[in-house]
Amino acid sequence: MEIKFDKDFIFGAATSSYQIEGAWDKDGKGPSIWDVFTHQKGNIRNNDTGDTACAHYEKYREDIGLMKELNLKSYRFSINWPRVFPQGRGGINPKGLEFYDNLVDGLIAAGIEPNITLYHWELPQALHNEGGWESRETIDDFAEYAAFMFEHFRGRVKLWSTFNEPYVVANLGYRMGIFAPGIKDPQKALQVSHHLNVAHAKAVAVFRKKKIQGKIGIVHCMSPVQKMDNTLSCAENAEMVDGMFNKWFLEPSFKGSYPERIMDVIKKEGMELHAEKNDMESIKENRADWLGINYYFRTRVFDTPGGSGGFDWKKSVNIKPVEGALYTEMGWEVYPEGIYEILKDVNKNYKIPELYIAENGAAMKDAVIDENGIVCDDDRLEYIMSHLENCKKAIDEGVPLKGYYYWSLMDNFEWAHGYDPRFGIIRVDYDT
Ligand code: GCO
Repeated sequence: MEIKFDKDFIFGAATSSYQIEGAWDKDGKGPSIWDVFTHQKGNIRNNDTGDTACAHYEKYREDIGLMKELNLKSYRFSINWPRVFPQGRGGINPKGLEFYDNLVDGLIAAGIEPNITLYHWELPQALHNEGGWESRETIDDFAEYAAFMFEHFRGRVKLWSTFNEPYVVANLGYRMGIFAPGIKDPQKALQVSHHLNVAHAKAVAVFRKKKIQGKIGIVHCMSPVQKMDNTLSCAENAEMVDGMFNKWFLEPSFKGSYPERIMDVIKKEGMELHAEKNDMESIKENRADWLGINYYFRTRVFDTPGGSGGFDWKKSVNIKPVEGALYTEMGWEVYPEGIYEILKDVNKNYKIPELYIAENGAAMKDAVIDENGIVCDDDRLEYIMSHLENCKKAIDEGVPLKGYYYWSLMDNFEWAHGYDPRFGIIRVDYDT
């Protein structure tokens, strides 16, 4: 099968710092909340940690060589905030900054465009100890960190994003407690989600004020929502899922307010979102130049007698397997049409000038390896082709999709799942 894209369409691959770098305490790096969280036994499958991960901190030159071999046009990665600012603010760690200088310069020399995510969950533990994302102080710390990075890489880095998946930061980290910092408090999760929105806007404002050449974006995990039953409770749960997953962060930016239905449920559940006077205005005024969409699966919502149309919508989602569908090692349905559906939905609901697929990929068994250590990767190739086909279909219908980053460049630390799931187009031998 051959799918034709414009010559300037960006084909890339993505990673994040904690998942690949290792060197968790090397050369002056300060701890992040993920270093602390993975060192607490029981939080991560097999008690895996990112202490070593893929040793990208030591092996980055070799890794750039592999990216070149892959003919990547761009590489999306994140900066480990406490590697550069060990205490989150104030003193710089020169060796930490040097690593990112070498990485960026190496990419540019290899003709690979750096696409930097400022925050892929690596909050400095020192800031968490002072309240972290629950505190508005951290919003200012983030804006200062962003300002420093924009200036430091001025002219070398043109593609930036503020946050990777604020939904996950707030809901898995503060509501469900299954990600760092492991808090289970819906009210805190709600307030954190607002602080992330405000922090995003402040970083965009800095980007604009400094007249940085390039484009500032944000990356959200998104999923097309489908109602599988025609009952009221199914409709209510679907609205909650769509609101929480797809709209909570985009509506303030592109429509100036949070989804009404969710605000009603929040009040009904006795929670309150504390916004300061010009927060919403700042969020609306400082919107991103581009949106990165992380697409993995669709969200099928069923009628569940227990479903209240409240925050327990997870009970109504994807609870019945799809006959004949393929499922990845993460238990996610392979549904290529969904990448088309979500691109069309986003383009219909929000006029965003540039869209990227910032992540799309699959954890496959990767069980068959030949005598040269090459993985029989037909299933992953099929996965990529079917999703690219659907991306092209969206482009042909006028969606301004500018690029596709495969998740992930290499097998890596898959958060609470540890190293078991392998997403990489490059296989990592964890023994070496
Ligand atoms: C995410 C994160 C990635 C994950 C990937 C697979 O989308 O959750 O951005 O760090 O590893 O998505 O779950």
